[in-house]
Formats: sequence, structure tokens, C-alpha cells
Amino acid sequence: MKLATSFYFILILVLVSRLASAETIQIDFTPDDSYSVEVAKIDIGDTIEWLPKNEGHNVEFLAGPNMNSLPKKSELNAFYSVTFSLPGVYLYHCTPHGNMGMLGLIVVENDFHNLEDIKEIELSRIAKSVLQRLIRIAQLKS
Ligand SMILES: [Cu+2]
Repeated sequence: MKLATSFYFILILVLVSRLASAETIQIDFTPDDSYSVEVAKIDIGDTIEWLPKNEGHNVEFLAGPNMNSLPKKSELNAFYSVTFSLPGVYLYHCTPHGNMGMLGLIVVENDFHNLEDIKEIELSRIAKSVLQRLIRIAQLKS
């Protein structure tokens, strides 16, 4: 009983400290058909907000650590927000401009365990080369 109590106490401490340090990163849709932040490295519990500063864009997840439950696709021109709870790499694009290379990469907890799955996603030639660039940036940035 005593052990269980201290376990829950520690668990609550961990959760509270996580919440206290949870961050929100804002990413704009830009007039250049890109995301203002292409590579975001975050921790579990952090939130990313996409701001429709330019018209005609959205956020559609293509891959993530749990392929069976990716965040849902956002509406065009809409504010969108996702809080991340699983470590790994997430790839998203803009539905209308993904083929032109409007991609974004999110790495949660600097965990690249599913990078090979990300690399296997079918993309246009331009998007593929953008993805390679984003992966290099993500691996340099720590
Ligand atoms: Cu777009």
C-alpha cells in the first residue's frame, strides 16, 4: 500500500512537471506555399498550432509512430492544433501543395525509431527531395 502510494505520488510529480514545461510552437502557412517552421523538434505533451496566415493551405498527416491513429486532416484555411503524446517522427503535408514540396516534419523526444517508415511514404520527386532535406535538418538539430 505504502509503495503504491509513493508510486502514484512520483507519477503525479512527473505529470505535473511535464505539464508545467509543456510548450506550444506556432507554425504559419506562408505565401510561398510552405510552413514557416519545416522541422519542429518537441517533447511529449508539447502542442503545435498551425496558423492560417496565408490562404489555401491545411495540414494532412502522412505518417507517424502510430500509423493506425494519425491526427485527422485539417480544413483549408483553418486554425489547427495537435498535442503530441507518442515519441517518433511525424510527416505531414498540405493537401493542395504537398506534391510541390509543402511538407513538415515533427520529431518528438528526438526519437527516430520510425524513420524508415517515413522514408517509404510515396511522394512526388520534389516532395521526396524536400523530405530528404528536412530529415538532414532534423538529425543535425538536437
Ligand atoms: Cu498549401
